[in-house]
Amino acid sequence: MSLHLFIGDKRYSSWSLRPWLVLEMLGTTYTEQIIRLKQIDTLQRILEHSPSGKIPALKCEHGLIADSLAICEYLAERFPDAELWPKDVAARAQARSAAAQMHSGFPSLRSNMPMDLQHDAEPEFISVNTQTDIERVFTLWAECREACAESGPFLFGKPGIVDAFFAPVAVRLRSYHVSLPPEAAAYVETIYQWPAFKRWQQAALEEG
Ligand SMILES: N[C@@H](CCC(=O)N[C@@H](CS)C(=O)NCC(=O)O)C(=O)O
Repeated sequence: MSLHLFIGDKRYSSWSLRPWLVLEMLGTTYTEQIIRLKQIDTLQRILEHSPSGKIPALKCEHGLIADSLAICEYLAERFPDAELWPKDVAARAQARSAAAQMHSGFPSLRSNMPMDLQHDAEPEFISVNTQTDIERVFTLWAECREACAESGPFLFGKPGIVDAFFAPVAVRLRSYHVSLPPEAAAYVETIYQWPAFKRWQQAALEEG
């Protein structure tokens, strides 16, 4: 099976981090290609590979799959034994719901606290809308942990797609020094101790 993932800079590309973590979780062979964001020719370079004009995109035997969630769903289908979603039907529905909410929501958190793995400072202020998004994240995490029947520090015990979706949020919360309730702080630490995440972080720190 040939899998080639187009991603943005590891420092900035929160959308790319998600499917990359999932590929790392699978431990399968894949290749990656970084297209630098925020360059004069970024769009043109993305369009050479991805007609959506966006990355991440996965080139595989079934064509080119654009969009982080679609890529993760494809991988979940191709690697059923990896249990990228929880086994239990109710937990799986909840995990999908949380990941989908992250995928389509939290606009204020996203635009006011963009992911930058080299950032390490408090924002000048946190707007009401951003604070609302942050609190909603805490609630979602608590609900997932409550529904989790398996042991382990990730949202549903062991790492899965839902954690890949929230990893960039953990980065935002830590790098902008957001004060966290103890359960959220523990989950952010879980993400930062995740070996796959550490590999991405290291590469992001080495980027210019
Ligand atoms: N909903 C898409 C969003 C992808 C997205 O917005 N990617 C950004 C990079 S993180 C992008 O390609 N931007 C194009 C550009 O900067 O020209 C997904 O889930 O993959």
